[in-house]
Amino acid sequence: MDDKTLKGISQTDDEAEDEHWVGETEADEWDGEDEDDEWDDESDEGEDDAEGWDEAAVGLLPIEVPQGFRSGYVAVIGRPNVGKSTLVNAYVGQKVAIVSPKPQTTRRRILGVRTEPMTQIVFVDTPGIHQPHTRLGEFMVEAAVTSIPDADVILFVVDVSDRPRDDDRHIGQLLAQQAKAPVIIALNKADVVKPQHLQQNFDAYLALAPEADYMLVSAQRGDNLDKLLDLVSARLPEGPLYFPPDQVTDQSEQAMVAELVREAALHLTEAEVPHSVAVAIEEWVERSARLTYIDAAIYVERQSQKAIVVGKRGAMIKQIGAQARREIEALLERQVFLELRVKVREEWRRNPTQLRRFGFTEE
Ligand SMILES: Nc1nc2c(ncn2[C@@H]2O[C@H](COP(=O)(O)OP(=O)(O)O)[C@@H](O)[C@H]2O)c(=O)[nH]1
Ligand SMILES: [Mg+2]
Repeated sequence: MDDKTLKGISQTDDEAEDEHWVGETEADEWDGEDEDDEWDDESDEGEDDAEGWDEAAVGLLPIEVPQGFRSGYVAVIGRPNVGKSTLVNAYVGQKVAIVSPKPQTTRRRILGVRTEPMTQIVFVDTPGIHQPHTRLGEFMVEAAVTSIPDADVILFVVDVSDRPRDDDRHIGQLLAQQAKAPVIIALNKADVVKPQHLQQNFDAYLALAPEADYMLVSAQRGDNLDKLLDLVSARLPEGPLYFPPDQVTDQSEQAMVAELVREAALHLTEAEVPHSVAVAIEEWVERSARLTYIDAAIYVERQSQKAIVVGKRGAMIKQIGAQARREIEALLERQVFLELRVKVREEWRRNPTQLRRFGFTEE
């Protein structure tokens, strides 16, 4: 294998199959911008929202809330790739869930919290509901479906630029059987729907949940997101603060960093590789007041996939590292030395033991 000869790539002692790539902290030349997936940081609302709260009280739940305060869990469900995570990120004002043009990017339930003076909305971003072909797929669909009965409001996200698919119809049936909470349909991707298809698609989606409220939106451009939020807020029950006002997600920094590495790998690889990628943080050391050292392993299912992720003369892993590091530095607001390695775990998505090791366990 010619990549053994690569500068900066070495074998580790414990696993001969490991590739090692020594990351850099300087800015990289690579500028593979993907307009589609750019995080649209339209406002600092997330921070502003926390204003007005007694900082001393943060962390000492339950915090007293004003009379008439409303809060609740909003399950964001839909088939893969319709824009659920993009929508949740837009409402939280920060990237809490990674986004990609490839289906099944979101693998677990992820909470995104938006707190305003009189409301707190806990968005439950979920994996896309689809016909699963692996144990991982079953786990993902289960995570999405079980969020339905617990929700205070259900946001059914659909892609209005495309007609309903079997998965959308299946979700309509699930809602009819299981949803106790009000359902709102977010007809997303309004920015790319062809005018001649709009009415037909619109009607076809509304027929899937005839009782539901609805709004035509673009999560990516921000169109009508305020109106959709008003619909959601109006249906929240009176309730407590579930999270401190400045908390935006339930994930740890480490989990988010692993996801940012996975996002970069998803963006830069094709075909079956994205589905086979998992990322684990192996080491995390605060090297100095300004610099954090992070060692992450990218797992794939086959040697051939490893070759793709490493790339010719390490070019691909270098791009993945550069993109991930930019995002991680923005998240952590400090300099990061990111070291990546690629490992093979045969068929990990079908193997219950491996799945448990990656933290995909039934609750
Ligand atoms: N044109 C357009 N693309 C969108 C919109 N919302 C999301 N996307 C894109 O659709 C793809 C899937 O988005 P994602 O949020 O990961 O979907 P999820 O699988 O439902 O969570 C990504 O490439 C997004 O950039 C939108 O409103 N308009
Ligand atoms: Mg998603």
